[in-house]
Amino acid sequence: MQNAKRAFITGITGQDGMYLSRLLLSKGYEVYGLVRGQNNPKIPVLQAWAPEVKILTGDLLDQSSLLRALKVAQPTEVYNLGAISFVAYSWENAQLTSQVTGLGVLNMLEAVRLYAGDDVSAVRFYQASSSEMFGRVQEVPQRETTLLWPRSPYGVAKVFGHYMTINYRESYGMHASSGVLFNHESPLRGPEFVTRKISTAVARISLGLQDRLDLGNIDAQRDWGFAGDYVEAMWRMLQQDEADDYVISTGETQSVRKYLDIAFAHVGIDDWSGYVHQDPALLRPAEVDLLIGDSAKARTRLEWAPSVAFEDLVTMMVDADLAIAAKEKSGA
Ligand code: NAP
Ligand code: G4F
Repeated sequence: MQNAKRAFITGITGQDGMYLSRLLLSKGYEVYGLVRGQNNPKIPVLQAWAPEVKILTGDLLDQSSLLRALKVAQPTEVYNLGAISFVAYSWENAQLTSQVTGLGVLNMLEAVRLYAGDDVSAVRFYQASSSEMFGRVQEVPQRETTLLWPRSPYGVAKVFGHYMTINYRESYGMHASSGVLFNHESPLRGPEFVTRKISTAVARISLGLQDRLDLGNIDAQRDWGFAGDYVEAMWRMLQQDEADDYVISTGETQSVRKYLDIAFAHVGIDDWSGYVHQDPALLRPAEVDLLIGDSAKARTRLEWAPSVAFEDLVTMMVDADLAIAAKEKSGA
């Protein structure tokens, strides 16, 4: 194993993988990213975003590809961010979600154990756990000790990965930590998630490129933070002497309706009721209850705190989508 700081990231083409790759590069890491598929369209996007990242191919469903990639990357830190991460999709594709988001974690943990050999604690492991695991919440706010009660196939798969990570820590002495992250967003958020769906639509509506936005439950509430802050917490977890689990959240809950208010107001539209339509097909078979995270442990031990307020997050996303929509309008 080598002394230089070397990181291996699964899910590097996703929102968090992109932010984490830049953070680690800025800290002097050599960064390797696992990319799936034979011609993944996100490769050029990743290369433009962080050209120094070394791309390796593989899939969380193919354990031999993970072991092979680890042998090439020789990492001291492994961040397992890869997953099917869209909750709504997980009801329609429950088995695949269980395999990738659940069993994929076991495949990665086992690959790290095999790769590390006798020196298993020398490779630090981060698992991307989720506030979706709290689902039908058993206390408000939720903390590391709150009983898990997932409400979606995605949440169930995340619970499997979470406990498997703890099990590898306890069984093999692996330095394996789980970050129980509440929702975090950015201009790089996938367009299927509600925040980006709204920021894209608001930008396009304000430039006359679109005239309606179909949504599901606009009274849903979430504890939304900024992705750039949350990847910093991931890194801090792996710098601790002891591996552990941490809730990462802002501690404030907001509604989709509030997000709509701020986003539309930012482009000068105070009454958005004529643009937004509720589509019953976008309602979920089960919703999580009131998700609010208590991140006191992370704030004390990791000295971590969110830096971007909700209103600033919304306007950051709308501004980024206004720039994209303006290019679309000009035909660029
Ligand atoms: P994301 O944007 O949806 O990215 C998911 C990543 O997983 C993508 O790079 C995707 O690759 C990759 N992936 C999917 N299937 C794979 C497979 N079979 N093998 C290898 N890679 C695969 O998610 P994110 O928002 O960055 O979130 C990162 C992680 O944190 C995920 O595990 C998510 O569940 C978890 N999480 C996210 C939040 C949040 O609010 N963002 C909160 C809590 C937990 P392609 O680009 O090829 O599809
Ligand atoms: O943006 P969402 O799809 O995110 P969700 O379901 O909270 O999941 C995200 O956060 C989790 C952490 O808690 C992650 F683990 C997960 O990977 C993902 O990143 O939906 C947020 C809320 C939901 O209540 C949904 O019902 O917005 C509501 N919503 C209302 N209309 C909608 C829509 N969500 C989407 N995606 N699209 C709609 O049209």
